[in-house]
Amino acid sequence: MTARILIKNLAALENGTVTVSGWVDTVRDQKKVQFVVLRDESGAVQLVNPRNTDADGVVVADEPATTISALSQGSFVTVTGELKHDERVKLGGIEIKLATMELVTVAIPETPIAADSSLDKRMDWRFLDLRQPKQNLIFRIQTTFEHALRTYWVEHDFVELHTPKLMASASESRAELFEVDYFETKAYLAQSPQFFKQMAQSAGFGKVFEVGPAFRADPSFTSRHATEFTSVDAEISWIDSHEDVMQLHEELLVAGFAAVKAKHGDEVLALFGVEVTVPSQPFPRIPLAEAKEIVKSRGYEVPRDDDDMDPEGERQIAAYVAETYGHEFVFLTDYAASIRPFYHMRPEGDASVTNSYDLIFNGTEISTGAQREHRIDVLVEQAKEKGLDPEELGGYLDFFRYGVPAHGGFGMGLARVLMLMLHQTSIREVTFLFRGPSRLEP
Ligand code: AMO
Repeated sequence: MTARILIKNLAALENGTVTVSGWVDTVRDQKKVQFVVLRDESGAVQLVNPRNTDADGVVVADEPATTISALSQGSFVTVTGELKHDERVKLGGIEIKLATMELVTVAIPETPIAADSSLDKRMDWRFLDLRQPKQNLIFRIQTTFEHALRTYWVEHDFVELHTPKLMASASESRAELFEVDYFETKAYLAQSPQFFKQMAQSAGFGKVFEVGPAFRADPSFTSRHATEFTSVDAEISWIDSHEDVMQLHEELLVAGFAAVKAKHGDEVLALFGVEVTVPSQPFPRIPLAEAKEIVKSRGYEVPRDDDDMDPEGERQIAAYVAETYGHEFVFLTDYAASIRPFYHMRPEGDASVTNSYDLIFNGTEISTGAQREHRIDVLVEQAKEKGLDPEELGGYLDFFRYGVPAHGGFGMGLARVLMLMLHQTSIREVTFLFRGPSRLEP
């Protein structure tokens, strides 16, 4: 392999011969000199090629001038030349004076998408869309964020799980369930690792996490739903209440945001115009009923028959929290049992609410967490109350019949966090390859 240098590393080098490879971004083919902006996965650099003239001062058609004149945007080239530091060059104060250019692959000159193409069109041509530095940065941020969470988990003795995504029964509810043919029978795509991360508590793992796919047959076309998404899950034993889960959740987010700010803060500001803020602890906590009152006092009433908080309510409470506490996050707690799954624990003496929370970030839900009901008799009752057949839950209920510690955890949509962190309007922008009701390609 040639000693290719990443473009981002050029600035630190002394003047001298270098070889770089990349995509042709722009070409300025002038009479006396040619300029090419070349981009690789790390950045962009200007190439310069002064044209040669013959004895009469007429420009000659030699190499690499002829190749450059025919270059189409997106073509992939490898070039060698003399690196020169020159503060007058706008792009990073360096340029490469070309000696040779090898055309590796030629791009079709007419690109199918432009900066003003619709989101859907850009999704059709995602590999071209992702070549933009802004898009590329999103997935570097995702890598840094996930790495920081994983580091936290490993340092705190969590066990990583990879739970099956093919299941014999529903993992959340029978709604939004994908059914697939499975030999002589049917299987379902996992909506969440919920049952398995709880099983791990009964198995004595203590603290577990998983970052993996989850599937929801949600037919809606909102900006925050996908039919397949990456779910960030954690589950811990020996808790006193969902407060312990919230504390873990906060610490993880602080670790993730601190890492993103340290590594990409400047780039995020430059490309997205967004200042990444590391949240302060504790995050504000507001019981749902109180949150609804606050929202009402701001002039918006969550529909009366809705036990949940609707998207406008979430935006309103986030605005209140931003104004009052200067915080981008808020835990809404004590959700009504009527809208929570059967496995959420309810506080002693009040079966109408649950020991659960939703975490709202910049006005949108990014996570649900709860203490789980670990007492088998209560769990069976709650399942029946929700119209579930304990027979069908068979294997799951067994986890609670042989001794299980008090436990709780949360599930968090990775793309939702990125979308709200970078002030993007759609989950599609921050998902490598989005899956929705009408999108199965690319
Ligand atoms: P819940 O169903 O609230 O809880 O999901 C947890 C989080 O997952 C994300 N999410 C989605 N993201 C994109 N598209 C979707 N269709 C979608 N559905 C959910 C959201 C949501 O907050 N088992 C529980 C979690 C737990 O209690 O541990 C669960 O799945 O960010």
